[in-house]
Formats: sequence, structure tokens, C-alpha cells
Amino acid sequence: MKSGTFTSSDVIRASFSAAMSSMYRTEVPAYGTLMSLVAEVNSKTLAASPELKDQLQETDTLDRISEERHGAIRVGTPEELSMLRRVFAVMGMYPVGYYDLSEAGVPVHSTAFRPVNGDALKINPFRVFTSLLRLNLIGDTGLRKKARAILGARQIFTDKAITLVEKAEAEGGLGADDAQTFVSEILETFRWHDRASVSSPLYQRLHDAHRLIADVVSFKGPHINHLTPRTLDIDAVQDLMPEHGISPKAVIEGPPTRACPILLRQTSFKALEESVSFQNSDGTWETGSHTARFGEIEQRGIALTPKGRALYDRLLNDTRKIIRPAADGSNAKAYITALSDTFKAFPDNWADIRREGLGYFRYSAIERFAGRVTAREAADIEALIARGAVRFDPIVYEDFLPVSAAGIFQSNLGDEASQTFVASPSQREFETDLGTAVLDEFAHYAGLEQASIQQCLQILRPAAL
Ligand code: OOG
Ligand code: NI
Repeated sequence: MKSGTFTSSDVIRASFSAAMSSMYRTEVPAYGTLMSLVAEVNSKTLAASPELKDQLQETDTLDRISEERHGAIRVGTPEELSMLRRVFAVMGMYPVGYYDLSEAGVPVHSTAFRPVNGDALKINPFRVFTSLLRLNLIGDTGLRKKARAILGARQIFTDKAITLVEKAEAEGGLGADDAQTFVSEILETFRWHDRASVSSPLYQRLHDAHRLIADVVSFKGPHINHLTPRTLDIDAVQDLMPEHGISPKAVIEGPPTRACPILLRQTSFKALEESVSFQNSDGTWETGSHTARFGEIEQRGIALTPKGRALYDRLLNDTRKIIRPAADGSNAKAYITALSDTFKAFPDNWADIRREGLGYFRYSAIERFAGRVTAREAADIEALIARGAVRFDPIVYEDFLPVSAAGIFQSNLGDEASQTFVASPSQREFETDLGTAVLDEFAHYAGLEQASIQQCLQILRPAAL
């Protein structure tokens, strides 16, 4: 097949994200409620701020503003992870970043599969935060062996899905019919199974080792555990959730409310207790419950440089030394106050954030200055900014935050005391299991910034040079 007849990977991703959304809204009605609330708050926010509306009109697709931005899954084996890498590649999604969650008491490490280039992000920014279970962090060797055997015996992809991935790899893409079949076959992998593949006593043992182990090992597939639309006012949605009959987690993860948003703020409603059945050894089914699926919202700000990120991490740490948010919300107010106070040390205007090298910016030349700056100015981005010939806008952070991710995990694993593991980041091992290296997000943002500077200098360079 000629490449011109392939469906673009961006289109396949958009159709996958829409299919996931519709499946999840049917399976988890509270998620549908959250989606409506987000859409309502977004349209109110836009109506109240024509400037924001204009700005978004230029950079985003306004009519899709409330659509899903990410989802998350957890897999059990290196084989599952590396096959997922191949599946996501068909949809133009590549692994960016390495997140070690063991430090935060969750026995997984993760990456995010996402579109990388600007155009692809604009067409559809859907990402999947993907975690690999680390059974070797579990002390009980007997249970570990059992879990490995169960995971090793399951096949989370349909035969057709595998065939189509192989076809896409061999031919360089999928035609329209194949693309459509691919999306519906892949959807099967993320579907909920209300029949567990383990007995009730074994589920209990896995659950006692860690709730997450039970979630990954006990089912036929890695059900999507949440989807996350974008909100333009996360504080408003957090406050409104209870009125709509959904119970939000105690506090919003990430930085406090700011004039200049940084990184990522996210919150979720608590995972639902869902009815499942376990097969007894005599073949009969026994009813029980499992808690895994929830809904989340996100609001993104500027991508920070390593220096900015170090400041963010330090301030978050300092806050947590004063007060740790309790899962039941009892100290939420005090936590928010402490967080806002501590973050006063993080500059809150774009000029200072830029001057201090804390964030990444996209520079653009003001066309009417072309040919009207001196050779000396044209070689120096700072001089061009001072002259008003170049403007700068924040580059949006498209990735995730391990402490926030752990907070999201934790709030959905129940309120019981969290477990501790020895922090053991192992990016090498993760990449070996994945079958490739993950993209370094800092290098990526720095590259985007640098390219925008080069382009400005090029445009504004006097003709004689
Ligand atoms: C993933 C939690 C992480 C986020 O937005 O930080 C995440 C999970 O619970 O599997 O999705
Ligand atoms: Ni999430």
C-alpha cells in the first residue's frame, strides 16, 4: 500500500481517545457527570474572560477544549509493556519521561505515551500514563511467584490487534478500514472485566500485599483506570464536585493557584467500589467488590527548567514538612494555606520566571521588525526582546509529576495507612522492559525553546548578513 492511503496516526489517536471516552462514560456514569461539570465550568470561564478565549482560539482548538487529555493503565509484565509501546506507536504516541513511584509507596514505575511534536499535540493531545508493576518489590516470594505465573498466562491483546500492529509496522501505516478495526480491537484491552481471573482468597492475599497488585494481577486485562479532561478552572470544579454527587480527593495535587500557572495541577473523584465476581475452585462464582476506577481533571501551566523544577520540588517538600494532606480532607485548608505561603518564593510573573531561567518559553519574532534591527541586536535574543522585536510565551508542560501521580494513586487505593518501599528508581530496567529509551522531557522542552530562538534570529537578521 502506498503511504498516501494510510490513515494518519493522529487521526487514529483521536478516534481511539473518543472511543475510550464513550466506553468509559458508559461504564462509569460518575465520569459522565464529571465531564458535563467540566464542560459547564469551561464555558463559564471562557464567557467571563474574552482574553483567555482569544488566546485559546489562537493556540488550541476551542470546540474540543473539554475533551480528554490523558488516561492511565497498569500492566504486569515486560512483554505487555513492550507490546503496548508498539500499539501506541501506531497512534503516534511515544514514551516520554520516567517516573519512579516506589518512593511514594506504590510498587510501580511508569512512563507516559504521548504525541511529541506540536502539530500532533494540537490535533489530539491524548496521552496514556502507563505503569509497570514491580513484583520484585514484594516480600512474599510465594505470592510473587503465583502472581508472575498468572500474569504470564494471560494475553491482554486480541489476535487481530497483534496482527494489525505487525501490519502497521511492516507497511508503515494502516488504511482506513484497518485503522477502524485497530481502534475497536485495542479498546478490548482497556475494557473492564467484572469477572476476576483469580479466586476470592487469592485476591485477598494479593490485596493484602498491596491493593495495586490485586488490581493488576486479578483481571484479564489492564482496564483503563481513569480518564482526564482539561479544565480551565480546577479550583471551581473541585468545589462543585460534591454538589454534583461526586466526592473529590482531599486536595488538588501540584502547585497552588497562581497568576502564572506552572507544571500541572490535578484532582480526581475517589475510585468507586464496583461489584466483581471471583471463581471458586469448584467453578462457581462468588460476588465481591473491587475499587479501581475513577475520574480526574487537569490544568496545565509552563514547563519548568531543571532549575525551576528543583525550586518546585524544594517548595513542595518544604510544605510537606510543615503539613501532609490527610486523605480524609481534615487538614485540607491548612495544607492549602501552607502551600500558598511556601510558594511565595516562586516568582509569579512571566518576566521574572524567564529572567531567572525557571521556565521554558517559545519566542516569536514580531514580523514588522524584520530588517529593522541592527546586526548586533539581531544576534542577541535578549537585545531583541528589549527592543520589542520578539515576544515570549510559556511552553506548556505536557508531562506528569511523580509526587502528584503518587497522590492520585494513593487517594484511589483507599484511606488506610500507605505502605513504604525502599526508593529504587530503575530507569535502565524499565527501558529494557519497554524495549526502548524514554525521551528526556527536559531536553525536549529545551530543544523547542532553542529552535524558536533560532527561528527569531533568522527572521530578524538584517538582509546584508
Ligand atoms: C496513575 C496515576 C497517575 C496522573 O495523572 O498523575 C496519573 C494510576 O493511578 O494508574 O494518572
Ligand atoms: Ni491521571
